[in-house]
Amino acid sequence: MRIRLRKCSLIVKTFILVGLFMITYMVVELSVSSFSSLEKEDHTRNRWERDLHATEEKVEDLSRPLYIKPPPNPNAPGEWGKAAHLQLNSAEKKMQEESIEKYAINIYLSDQISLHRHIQDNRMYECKSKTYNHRKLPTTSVVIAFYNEAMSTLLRTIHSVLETSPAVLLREIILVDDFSDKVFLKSQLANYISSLERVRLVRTTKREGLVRARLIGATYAIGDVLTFLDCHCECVNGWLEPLLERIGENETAVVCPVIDTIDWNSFEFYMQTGEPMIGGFDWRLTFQWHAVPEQERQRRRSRIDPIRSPTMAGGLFAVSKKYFEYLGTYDMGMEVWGGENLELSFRVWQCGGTLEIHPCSHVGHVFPKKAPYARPNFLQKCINE
Ligand SMILES: [Mn+2]
Repeated sequence: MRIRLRKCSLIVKTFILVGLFMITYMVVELSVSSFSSLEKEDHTRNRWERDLHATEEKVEDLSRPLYIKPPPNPNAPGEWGKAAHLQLNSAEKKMQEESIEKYAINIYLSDQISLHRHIQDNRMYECKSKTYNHRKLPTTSVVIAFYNEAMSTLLRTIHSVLETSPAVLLREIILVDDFSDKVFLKSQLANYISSLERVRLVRTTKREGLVRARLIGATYAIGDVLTFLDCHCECVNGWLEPLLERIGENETAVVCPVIDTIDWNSFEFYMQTGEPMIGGFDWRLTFQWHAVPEQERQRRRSRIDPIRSPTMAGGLFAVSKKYFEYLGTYDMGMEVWGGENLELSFRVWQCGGTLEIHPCSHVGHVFPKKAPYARPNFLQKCINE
């Protein structure tokens, strides 16, 4: 009996042990399999995310500029296009005054502002959300003529173009030095430029004036579109695509960005966020800004459609190289600057083209305190020739 009982309890104990073992095994197995299935799920999710990311990267890649701006420094003067005010002692104030006297721009301050500063993008939301097929857009050469420009404003213009233009669209920047006599614009500038990709420097052998300097630059251009910029500008992200898309659609369209004001004294970037102004002129053939007429407002289907403009301010515009040549380019007899913008504007409208301002393309321009250099014999030449 005793032996039987012992046998029985032994069997029960064995069953319990085996049972416990099986339960432990099942628990462990379950937990392991659920972990591995979780892992699998995670893996697929990750992969999907990565795939999505890869596609996003592909889209981004095409809009990616040649150089990426360093991260913004909110403590740096002028970051995000805000007004910069420096605490200066009397000696520094004197240097600041001298720079304003010399350049009609506060170059003392410009020298303290990053060449790579970010500009707050306050464009209309339709502009920001618009996507482009970069593969289908024409490419461009950016032509920047300068004469005795300060180093920091010139370099900021160059960096700004390199850091906001998609690399696939920007063939090159052609700098044309119109026979400047400032020493730093010689080897110092040439050395600086030599470290930058896709930037070339051309020098004229005598003073040519804005018109001929630009045309000399244009002869080197390999892009489909010529984009002329002034030498103290800052481009806002997405400035280039709207211009090129429009010219891709219609090769006879000459397209200007909205010209935002950069304050000559504080370097504050004032973005024109509403409806842009269009160009006109008065009886003295002086360029003027006008509100968009009702007829033009009604013709446009959306507020991001390009706006037809009778004239352009002249400093900043994009034109198909082929169409520019068809137009006969600029009037080569024009001296220094002024008037060429109206002459070209009339020519565009008279030769079957359109002149437009694109509300999604924004470029800032430093409007100097006064005209920075003299135009000797300017009026005399106007009358005599
Ligand atoms: Mn200017």
